[in-house]
Amino acid sequence: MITMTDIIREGHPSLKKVAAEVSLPASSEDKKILQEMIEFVKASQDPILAEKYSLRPGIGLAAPQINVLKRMIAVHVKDNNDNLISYALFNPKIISHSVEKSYLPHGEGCLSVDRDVQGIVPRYARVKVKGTTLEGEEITIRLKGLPAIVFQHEIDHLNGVMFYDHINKDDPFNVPDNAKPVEL
Ligand code: SB7
Ligand code: NI
Repeated sequence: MITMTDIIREGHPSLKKVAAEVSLPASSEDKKILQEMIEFVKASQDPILAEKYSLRPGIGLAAPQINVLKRMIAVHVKDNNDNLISYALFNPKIISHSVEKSYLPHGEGCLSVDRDVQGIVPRYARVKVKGTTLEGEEITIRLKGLPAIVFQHEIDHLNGVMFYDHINKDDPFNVPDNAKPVEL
């Protein structure tokens, strides 16, 4: 099982690298890693398991964060309507996005970053993401609100991009034109 000691932190060179496409159909080894990733994200939100294994709550995880430089992400988060958005995907790709931007008013955090970083992270308000599930099915999902932000955060990890790379250095809380806050 994945625990916090498996998660690499800021400063580790792997977090700055571009991860490789997973060759499909996925190998049983790649499926096992992705399965463990989604289980980690779920466990991190379970008060009993999080306490037992000292997990920091997370709503997503990207394979580079466990030093696996492959394009795999796990997301487990509720949307505005309390619907669970739970996906483990190989080779996720944003195939289209809104012009409108959105951001979390309190900024973002990351399991690979052990400090508070102040500032807003402008993201697309809506994204359409294509990817392949653990069952080998190619799917397209439409996301908005917090789930859209989490998918963009995770896909950034596959490209060696950290959330703070998007924060305006001169004015961290500056809101770009056409960006609206995500209501949680
Ligand atoms: C806030 C938190 C996350 C995404 C977007 C906003 C996920 C935090 C966990 N991760 O570090 C996953 O990469
Ligand atoms: Ni992160």
